[in-house]
Amino acid sequence: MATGFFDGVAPATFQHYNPDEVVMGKRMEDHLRFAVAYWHSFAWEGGDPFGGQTFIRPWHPQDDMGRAKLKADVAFEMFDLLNVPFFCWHDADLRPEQGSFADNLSTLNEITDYIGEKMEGSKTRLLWGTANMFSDRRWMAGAATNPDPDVFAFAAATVKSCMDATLKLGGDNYVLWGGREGYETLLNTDMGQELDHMGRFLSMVVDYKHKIGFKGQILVEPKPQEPSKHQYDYDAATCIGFLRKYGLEKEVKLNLEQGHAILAGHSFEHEIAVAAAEGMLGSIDMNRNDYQSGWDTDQFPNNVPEVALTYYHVLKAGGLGLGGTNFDAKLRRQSIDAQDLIDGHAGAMDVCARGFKAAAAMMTDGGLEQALSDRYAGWQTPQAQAMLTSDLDSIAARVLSEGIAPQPRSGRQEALENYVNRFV
Ligand code: XUL
Ligand code: CO
Repeated sequence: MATGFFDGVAPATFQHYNPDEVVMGKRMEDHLRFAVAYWHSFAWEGGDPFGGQTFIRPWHPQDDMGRAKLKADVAFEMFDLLNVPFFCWHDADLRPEQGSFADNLSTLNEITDYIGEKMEGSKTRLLWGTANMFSDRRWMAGAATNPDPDVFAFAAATVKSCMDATLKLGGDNYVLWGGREGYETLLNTDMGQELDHMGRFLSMVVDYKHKIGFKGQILVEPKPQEPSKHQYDYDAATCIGFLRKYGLEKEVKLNLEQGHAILAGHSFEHEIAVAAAEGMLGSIDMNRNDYQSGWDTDQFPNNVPEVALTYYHVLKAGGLGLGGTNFDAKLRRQSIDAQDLIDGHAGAMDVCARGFKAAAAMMTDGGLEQALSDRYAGWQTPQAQAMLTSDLDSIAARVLSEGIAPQPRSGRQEALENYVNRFV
């Protein structure tokens, strides 16, 4: 029976997104793998640092299992209205916070059984599950990096329960974002010990994945700050160094987020290219930040040129594979209507589709790849290649004997930007 929440709402309309349209030999739905983020759309109540709830929903207050089921009913109605293939959750988005681990476990199991039944009547599948180890006060000094071993234990039990639930619901990935894995001041922090604990914790996650036969990917999500002042998973390069140090580079990939890249002072395509260069691109959280505010504003994407370069680098990396495009994006707190939820998601799907098609057209045209191979063409010569297995002495001797005198050449940035603008 319908909840009535979306009664009277105008359906989602798309100018650019057509799930069945074949682009570069594959359906758009299968390329883009859109996912709704349960936390922003159904759990967040519209608060900001200066004021509380602005959304009034029939599943509020979120402290009761009956209302958690109503929330799930509404969520699946929205997935159908949007025809979206995936969703993502944290444990705390789905079930009320009960205080004790045993009670949280039992409500998580109950609500994920309920969601499993709903999935049987829906096309929408689970892109990833994760544990919220940042909202409750028990996590204020970290989860795996907490100075208190009891919190480490609680975190281990929590992640185990969320991996079990992700496996049960057929998820393609399991994500760890360490919102509190970082520090406020070195005056009270043993950073080396905390990083060792985080590395050990992640190794246990990988071991458990193999033990239970979870075939999906384990992903970590970089972010430079907010909520912690210094977060250990600062950006893609920092995460890759961390994974290598603890021998996890073959087991764990990255879930990269547009807004987090911006906070780290990078473009999104930079983060994607860094991960792709290491074969560690796992999935993307698509949103946008306000460039003036300096906060993680988590808005729905609406910038086609940015999105086009994002998907260009995704395509260059061979596509999203088991990952997807998760809209880790929330409405503005004045957007209080059910209609706003549909409009935010439909618009974001359309912007991504438009950017994706531009990216595919650039790939097919090959202009950027041609410009790259022209720029590096000098390295195709046997002499240049031999230099890479040579040594400083021999190279210096050749510079003298051949009178090598480099001639600067234009980087052609303006022409390349003009080229991209023809597609977006
Ligand atoms: C926070 C963020 C999270 C993760 C999942 O900035 O992006 O929602 O994606 O915990
Ligand atoms: Co995210």
